[in-house]
Amino acid sequence: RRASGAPARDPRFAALEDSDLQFFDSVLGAGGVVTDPHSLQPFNEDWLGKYKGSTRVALKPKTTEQAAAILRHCNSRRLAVVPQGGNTGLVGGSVPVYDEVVVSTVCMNKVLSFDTVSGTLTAQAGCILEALDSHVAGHGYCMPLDLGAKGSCQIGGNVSTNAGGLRLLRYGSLHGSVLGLEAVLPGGEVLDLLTTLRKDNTGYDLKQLFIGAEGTLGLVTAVAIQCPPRPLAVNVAYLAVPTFAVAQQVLVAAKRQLGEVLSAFEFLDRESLAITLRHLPGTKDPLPGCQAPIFLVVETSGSSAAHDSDKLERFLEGVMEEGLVLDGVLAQDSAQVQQVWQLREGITTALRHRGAVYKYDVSLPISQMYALVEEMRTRLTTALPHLAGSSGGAGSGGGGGGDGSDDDGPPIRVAGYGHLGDGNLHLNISVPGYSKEICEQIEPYVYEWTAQHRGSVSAEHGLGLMKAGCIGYSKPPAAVAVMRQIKAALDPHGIMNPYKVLPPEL
Ligand code: FAD
Ligand code: 2HG
Ligand code: ZN
Repeated sequence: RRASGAPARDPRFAALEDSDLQFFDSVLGAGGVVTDPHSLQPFNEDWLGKYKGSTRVALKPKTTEQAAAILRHCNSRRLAVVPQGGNTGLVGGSVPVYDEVVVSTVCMNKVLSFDTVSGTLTAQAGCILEALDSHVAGHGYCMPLDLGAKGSCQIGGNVSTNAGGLRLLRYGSLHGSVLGLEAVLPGGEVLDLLTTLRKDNTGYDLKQLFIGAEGTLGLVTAVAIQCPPRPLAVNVAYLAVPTFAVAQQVLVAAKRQLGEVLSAFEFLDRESLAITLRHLPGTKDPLPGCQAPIFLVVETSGSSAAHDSDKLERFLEGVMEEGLVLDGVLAQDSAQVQQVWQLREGITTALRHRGAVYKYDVSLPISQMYALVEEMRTRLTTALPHLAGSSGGAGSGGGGGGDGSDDDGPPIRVAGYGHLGDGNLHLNISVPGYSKEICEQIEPYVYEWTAQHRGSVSAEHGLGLMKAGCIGYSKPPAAVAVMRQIKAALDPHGIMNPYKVLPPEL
């Protein structure tokens, strides 16, 4: 086994030969076949810089037919393949483990159609999420998902990871908003499920298999997605609360009082805030000097500015009067709305700037969500006092707080943030470097803790390579066995994204 935890290279897979490159050239033309080591580097390395492969070729088809020809060839030659979209995935799923052929959708970036009456968008898999949002904005619609990686992630990658993001609370998961898709199976067959119907109960809903399959069943080449009307009025409040228990009371009040206009309910703790203010240039503390342990981002989106502001103001008055909120600020214009979102969305980038980071993306009952962060802090401080020391995190009352000061805290810092309204915690442990000593304190503890609370070890990022061995914490053996049968039926030679998602069979 490699240090990353991946199994040894599967000897069933062939190694690339010159004749393969000649075939790829004949299908794609020289511009579609990347072999120069320098140009291959970004295809071999993930966004975190944690996972590195050694592919000798990246292929950039423009059409479904080209993609089908490539996969048919790889399947017959037993060449393993990694589908790659924007390469913003956080679980090591989008890069090769060894010498797998990268099939990148970067050139499949055409909008195929948009129905201005129904709001249905059909686009090739390589369209960038933000570009699609701008496209539909021109017609008064928006994309039903939004995430910090929107400037680089692609709709095919979003669908393949079943990305959640900041507005899942409002628009639901991609299992609901994806109406159809087209996928190329490993043997080169094109599965055309690209309908735009809202209702279609004809047999098994096969498109659902590809939503969240992380490239293990086929290559998604196009997606049809339902876009909601673009909200005419957006308001954002940034609130400081004394405890995570109180944050839950504020969530209940928000759901009751803001009802249909509530569009996001996010949280970040003081460690997340402090790290972001310090490591992401351009971010500003919306409540300078406030030493609260937990901060909330509450967003409303609706069709009437006056109606929404009125509701939000009454909600804020209520939570202030009840003493739930220590301090708060209502963004006054779209620039301030952007500023608050830049802070929340920037946490991931700020942590990467600080250095290495162990990331856990778990679903938990909301009441248990923050206990995991607190227990992890205590555990690391006890086991590694020289590294974790006393940190300025939630509840500890000082040092490294959200003031953007020069104090960068101890080498190990534990940050908790995420989609509170969806019960999705992002537990990030910022460390001086990846090490066995640190990792052993975190894993499998974090997975066992999650399983004990009947949570999921992957809420929205997927399993990829990082958690391929962890599916058993959240799914029973019978479910894993059915998944293996599906995988074998669609990809009998196992060429699609090997070593990822499902644990190797022993
Ligand atoms: P990639 O990273 O290229 O690939 C991801 C996986 O999908 C891989 O397994 C790959 O093989 C497979 N894949 C990609 N394209 C295809 C295709 N066409 N057909 C078949 N398989 C394919 N995720 C969230 O869920 N919510 C968030 O809020 C969120 N925020 C993020 C913020 C930042 C700053 C970053 C860096 C990441 C964030 N992510 C988030 C994770 C990531 O952006 C999402 O998982 C995203 O959906 C990945 O899209 P991508 O195009 O970059 O896919
Ligand atoms: C977010 O919600 C993303 O910001 C990224 O899902 C989370 O980096 C992470 O752990
Ligand atoms: Zn997230």
